[in-house]
Amino acid sequence: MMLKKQLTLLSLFFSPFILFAQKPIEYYTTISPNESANQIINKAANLVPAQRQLNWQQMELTAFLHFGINTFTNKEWGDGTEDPKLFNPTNLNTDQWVKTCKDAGFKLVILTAKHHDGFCLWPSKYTEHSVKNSLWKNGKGDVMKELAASCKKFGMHLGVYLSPWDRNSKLYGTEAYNDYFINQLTELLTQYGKIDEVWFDGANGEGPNGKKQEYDFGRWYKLIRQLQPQAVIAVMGPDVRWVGTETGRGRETEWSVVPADAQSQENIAAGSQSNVIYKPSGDMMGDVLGSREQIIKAKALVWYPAETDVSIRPGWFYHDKENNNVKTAKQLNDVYFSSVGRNGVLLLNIPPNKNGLIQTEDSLHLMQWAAMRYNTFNKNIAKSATIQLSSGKHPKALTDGNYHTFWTSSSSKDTMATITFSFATNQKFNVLCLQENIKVGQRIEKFNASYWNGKNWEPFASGTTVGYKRLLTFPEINTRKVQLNILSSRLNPTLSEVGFYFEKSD
Ligand code: FUL
Repeated sequence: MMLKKQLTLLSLFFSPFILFAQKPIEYYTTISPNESANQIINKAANLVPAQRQLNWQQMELTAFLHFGINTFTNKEWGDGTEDPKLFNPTNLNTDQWVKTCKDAGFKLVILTAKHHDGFCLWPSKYTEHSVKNSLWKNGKGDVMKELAASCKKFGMHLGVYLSPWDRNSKLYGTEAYNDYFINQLTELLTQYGKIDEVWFDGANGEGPNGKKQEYDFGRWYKLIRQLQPQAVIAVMGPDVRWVGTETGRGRETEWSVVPADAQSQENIAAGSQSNVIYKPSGDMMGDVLGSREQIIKAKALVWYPAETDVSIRPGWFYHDKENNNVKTAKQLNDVYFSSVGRNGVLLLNIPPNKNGLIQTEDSLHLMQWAAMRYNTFNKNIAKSATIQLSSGKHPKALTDGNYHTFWTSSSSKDTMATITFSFATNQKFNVLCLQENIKVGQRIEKFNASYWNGKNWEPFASGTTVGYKRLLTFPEINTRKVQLNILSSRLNPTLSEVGFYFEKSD
């Protein structure tokens, strides 16, 4: 009896299930040279986001507020020689910004507290190039303070963009600039309550003295972790990855686990994001960043999810002449499907105008887009289906609207599965939504969906990665039966939610 028990324990120990079913690893893991390709793939499948990254991902929609001296000089990049007196919004109303963003479904807003011109929207003690020398409120105003108060009032999360490149500071290009930057970060992270995202831009050109700066990123990161540990550090930071374009379109195959070598944040080129070059080997712009072939060569792996930034207008700052070029609700919706719907967070820029308000055209299109999303997503047709699973339990978890409950296959060896949805009557839909439970890891590599046309299963959608959220659109399907096939997964797949929706075409 005893021997049998020992043998059972022993065989359990050596069974592939035990070998593969490792514990979740949070955020980052190194890989030793003797690990096999299978072990590395299993490790990747068990890598999960840090809590701050999970919170961030679940917000889905973040608004970028590019506002500053450029708003008044009608420029995209200021050179730091602007007269601070030019900054004079006549009717600045941060409640209007935050309420507009909230009504449009955003959960977090990020203010350009300082852009490349070095002009600060808060009265920093460390520079004269700020609101304190403007005509606005006789130099007594503080945009950060007003915005923080509005965020508190409307229950919105707040983030800051602090440009490392500063074309005004005399210290730029010297070691003292890193201290200056630390001082400014400290002001922002201690005077305005909770900050949930710190955004460091990749642009790094010359300062007023013609020198380029070696940024002490390590020191900056440490300070953020110490002062606001729940904040994610984005782009030139270790928590959130720039998706690689400024078009609002993410990758079809978007892995949140990528080789950590690609995380090196050393930026060696000037210009806008798209010109940034990262060293040594990290490719932020490739078609796929975390494939099996890529991760098995890695020295370390990191949970490094994509943020997809784009502006509602052609420029990042407000310009009167672009009022007829504000993205329409339909265009915003396409951006949503190709950012949030491709395992990313959408960072949509909505630049306040010279009056200090979000322009009417912008808020109108935002509201129309929010209504479109509501009309599509308020009814999950899959909820009324009877669900059959080829493996695993808990079919109800798939449509209960609760991200935390989830389906998984019965063993880690079951990397393929079929889930069949049957309806009592024919159903019409043209959108499929899948969500993996990323608290367990990102695993699905290939899936497709078919419907029963009365005679055969007809494929209507297919994809590679799922991640936090994957949205697919297709011509309207009218059927009583749908099959979702997971064709390949790095470990037992999970799904928190499956949705079929009907989007009106007008
Ligand atoms: C770029 C900047 O140069 C643009 O002005 C803008 O802030 C964009 C989000 O990032 O690198």
